[in-house]
Amino acid sequence: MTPPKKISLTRYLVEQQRIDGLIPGQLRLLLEVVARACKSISHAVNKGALGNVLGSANSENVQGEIQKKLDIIANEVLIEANEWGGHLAGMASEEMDAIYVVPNRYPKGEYLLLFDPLDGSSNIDVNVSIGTIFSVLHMPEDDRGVDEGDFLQPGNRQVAAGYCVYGPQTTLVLTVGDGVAMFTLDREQGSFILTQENVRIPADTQEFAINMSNMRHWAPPVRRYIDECLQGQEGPRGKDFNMRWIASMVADVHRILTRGGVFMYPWDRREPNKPGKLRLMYEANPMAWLIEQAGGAATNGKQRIMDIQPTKLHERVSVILGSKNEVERVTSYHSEL
Ligand code: AHM
Ligand code: MG
Repeated sequence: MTPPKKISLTRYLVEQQRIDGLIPGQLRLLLEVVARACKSISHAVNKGALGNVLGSANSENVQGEIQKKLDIIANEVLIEANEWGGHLAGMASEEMDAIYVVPNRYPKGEYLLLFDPLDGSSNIDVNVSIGTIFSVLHMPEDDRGVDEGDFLQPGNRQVAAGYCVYGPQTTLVLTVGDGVAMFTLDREQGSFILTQENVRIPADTQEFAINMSNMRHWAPPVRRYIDECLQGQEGPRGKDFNMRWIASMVADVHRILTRGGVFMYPWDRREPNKPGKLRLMYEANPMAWLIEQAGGAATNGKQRIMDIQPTKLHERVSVILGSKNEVERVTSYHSEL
């Protein structure tokens, strides 16, 4: 029997480019470079204590969060891999205060890359799944120089988005607006191999992901939704719900893309003036697009996440995403109040 054909990420991108033209040459190069950077981050993550990469770095990011050594390493890997190829005009990262303009010594390309270099930082030192999240935008046309304003585009303008989860396997998940594909890192070959295409999320679910320790701080619509889930078969939902919370958005979203579910990091009263914890540009937008491309939905309780017009680079947002019917239910609870 002939073994099944192994389709590498490179081949997949070339073939997609031929079929529907969704991946122009520069974008293909960009995605390959991001994948290569993720491979290198994956190696650093795997080494752990042996590579002296665990622990804090004695520095803070723009959000005032203590940076881990691996946060900084992953950020540097992504910048160094991407700055010289001629496919980018600039980059923005959760770990950098300001945008990174490609230095003049390199040619400038037409794309902007945004990333959370290592999401789920609290899990690094305890050997639990973490990941890299990325989003790609086009430079606005007729723009002469790159500035922060160029990055402030709503999620519906993304041209590619994805993440790489560093778990028991290293898996790269990607969309260019034509469905969601997953690639598993084959360490012997050193390349990402297509392992799933046309990923679909079931519209209904019996599994939710939320940090329950914040329950007393939630707004009434979120509380109502979770209360109803917790009542199980005897409650208004008439079914039992399971709960999972990994505290790495990449890993929680990966589970939802694999078997359905709903993920929430909603606004809460601890910081009433912040719309939420997660970042719109580096976390919510790319994940929202992947989820929608797989048939799910993503809102902030009031509107579609990808329609939010960002007003600043590090903007935060309330996030509800996953199985369509559940997301619509939580969202409808917000408008009933
Ligand atoms: P990070 O980007 O600093 O790692 O923070 C984002 C992470 C998400 O991956 C995860 O869903 C959330 O923070 C967990 O937060 P908490 O520790 O409050 O449960
Ligand atoms: Mg993050």
